[in-house]
Amino acid sequence: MKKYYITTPIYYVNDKPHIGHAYTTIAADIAARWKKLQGFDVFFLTGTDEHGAKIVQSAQAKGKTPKELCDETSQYFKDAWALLNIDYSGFIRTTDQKHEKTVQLITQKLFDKQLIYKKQYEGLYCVHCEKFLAEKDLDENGCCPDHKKPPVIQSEENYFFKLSDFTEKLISMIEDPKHPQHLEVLPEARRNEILGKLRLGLEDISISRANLQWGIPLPFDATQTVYVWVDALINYISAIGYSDDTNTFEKYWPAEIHLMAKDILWFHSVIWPAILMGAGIPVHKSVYSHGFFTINGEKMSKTIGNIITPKELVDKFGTDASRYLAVSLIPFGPDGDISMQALSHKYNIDLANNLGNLISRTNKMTEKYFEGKIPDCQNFDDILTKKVAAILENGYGQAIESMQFHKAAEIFQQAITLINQQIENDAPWKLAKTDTVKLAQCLFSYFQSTALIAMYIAPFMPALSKKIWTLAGADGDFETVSKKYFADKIIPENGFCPRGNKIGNFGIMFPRIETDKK
Ligand code: ME8
Repeated sequence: MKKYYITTPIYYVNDKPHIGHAYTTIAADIAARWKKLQGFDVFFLTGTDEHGAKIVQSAQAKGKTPKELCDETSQYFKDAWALLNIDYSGFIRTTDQKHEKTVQLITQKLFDKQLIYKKQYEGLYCVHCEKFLAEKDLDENGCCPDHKKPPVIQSEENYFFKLSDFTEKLISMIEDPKHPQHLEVLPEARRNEILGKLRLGLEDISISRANLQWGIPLPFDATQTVYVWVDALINYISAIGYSDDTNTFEKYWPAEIHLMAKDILWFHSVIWPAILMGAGIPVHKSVYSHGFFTINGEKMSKTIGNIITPKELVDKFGTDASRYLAVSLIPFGPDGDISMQALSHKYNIDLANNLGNLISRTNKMTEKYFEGKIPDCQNFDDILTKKVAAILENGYGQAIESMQFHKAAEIFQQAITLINQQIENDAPWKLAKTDTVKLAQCLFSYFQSTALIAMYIAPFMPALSKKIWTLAGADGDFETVSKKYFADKIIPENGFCPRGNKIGNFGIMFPRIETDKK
């Protein structure tokens, strides 16, 4: 069986999850669910990043120990993902024992290969980025350009990783698609930025802290802890059992794709592959970064009070619609602006008006004209369902696989619009008086095409699609039938919803939302 390993970043536990974290996690979940439907053996990893100075400072401010803060916030992430129906295969915490063991194994390997050395270092450190900044990176006020806070001067004897040894190797593996270990960095514009920076040359990086207790001790010098970014990146292999003998690591590594926002692309496309190469481990196949959200044109921040949480989303739209809306409003890649109003507007157009209307009118007409059963019509050529299948087969899967969820949503909406237009053209309410044979055929095909729609939208809306499938009187286990369909693309001769099957009451699946307030 072909395998597919996809990851999200592991999120810092200094703060609760918000729509930015949800965005990457929903995106990974949709891609993972889609791949499973295509018959892949999928491992989908997420988790929390729990060491470092930032966590210590946050815990102090909240009057907790770092461990207490980690346990509490890690649970908030798990709760948020449950609320959004995120079906991860693994949730790694960097305080997990197996992770700590792997970090020690890898740092020891790098040390043994003489890729680590000790030196006195003084630099400007931004605790919020958890990284050193060069003078030239600071803004006009001498602050970190991302966090607008002054960095602190840090001076200590640290261990350094010979990152500079990997400059040429990284350039060729990112640049050359034929490279045996090609690392695809997406989107292209960001790949070019990374290559530009690489061409300026790399400096070695400090990979330990002498004065920070809250971290994993270096195996060859327990007076120092591992730098939080080196610790964090190793999660991608510790989570799948690099340091145990379960064979899961051999099965899933290298990862097909690490997803993240642009803020941490450098770590994933330069530092992580260099650590892997240094340790003699194959490099992941791709990294794909998306943009940063602003809310109503402003950066999301506690001070502004404009943070959108997963709970707010789900309270307003429900789980499935929240998943669909979060990823379909703006393209994956560039920065984008979102707001509750824009999400509500899209909800009304795509879900309440288009999909909701389709479901509710086919439901009502079947109740009215056929006692709530799939019409027992004569065999006929169901052209509508074939047309819907053709639309969905054309680019929808590729759009999901290339993380262009807004494009997949557009194709999906085209398919629904086609059925709704067909209903207008057929005017079943007129056929009821003139041609009951045609009426039966029309309703029969609306159900078959709706069942097809349900299969395709399942990765975005896993619970609602299954509900639509069942209420539409479709036969067989939803997932089994879907997998079979995606394998052979054959519409069963008697359709998905056999004649005579009783349909359920769909109710109002997508009630309209007022859009004039937040
Ligand atoms: O960087 N817009 O964790 P983090 C879009 N622990 N996405 C956003 C976002 C926004 N405004 N805000 C956050 C870390 N994200 C490290 C990662 S991985 C080995 C270690 C999402 O909690 C996006 O995926 O700061 C971004 O890359 C990630 O959260 C940063 O999460």
